[in-house]
Amino acid sequence: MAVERTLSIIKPDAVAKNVIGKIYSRFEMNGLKIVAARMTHLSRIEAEGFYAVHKERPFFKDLVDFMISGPVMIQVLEGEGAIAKNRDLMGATDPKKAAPGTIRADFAESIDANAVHGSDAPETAAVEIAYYFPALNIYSR
Ligand code: RTP
Ligand code: MG
Repeated sequence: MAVERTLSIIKPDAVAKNVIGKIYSRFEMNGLKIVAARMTHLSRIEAEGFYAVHKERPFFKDLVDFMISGPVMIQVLEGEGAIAKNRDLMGATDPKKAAPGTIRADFAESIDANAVHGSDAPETAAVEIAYYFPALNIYSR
């Protein structure tokens, strides 16, 4: 399987719960390397731009309001099959449906406050990584 990069965001609920390190451990224990990272408090404009694909969806305003409710930790993960592997580690969008042992099952409260974001395909990963990190701030070796 090819080495890929994916964009991960630890959302405001998980940052507030002080579980950044626990989530990072899961990435590291599963062969995902953190090759860029940045803590920030997103502006409304930044969050709306990031989630532009969802702008016609009924949950768009709640999603943006939540993503700007506190600081987030944003990282690029690199590894074999990183996009799917990260999605597996995250679990289903709704934590009530997430498999036991996944990040959302263990740390998330609700479909809005669901602890983590992860890119869902190579094309979205490329766009999302470029949205937050210039190439020169990604340290893959
Ligand atoms: P993410 O983009 O955050 O990694 O999550 P995802 O792929 O599992 O879910 P997606 O369909 O891309 O939706 C993005 C985020 O919007 C919120 N959402 N709310 N109320 C709802 O029906 C609903 N559906 C989605 C979730 O917080 C989801 O993570
Ligand atoms: Mg998504």
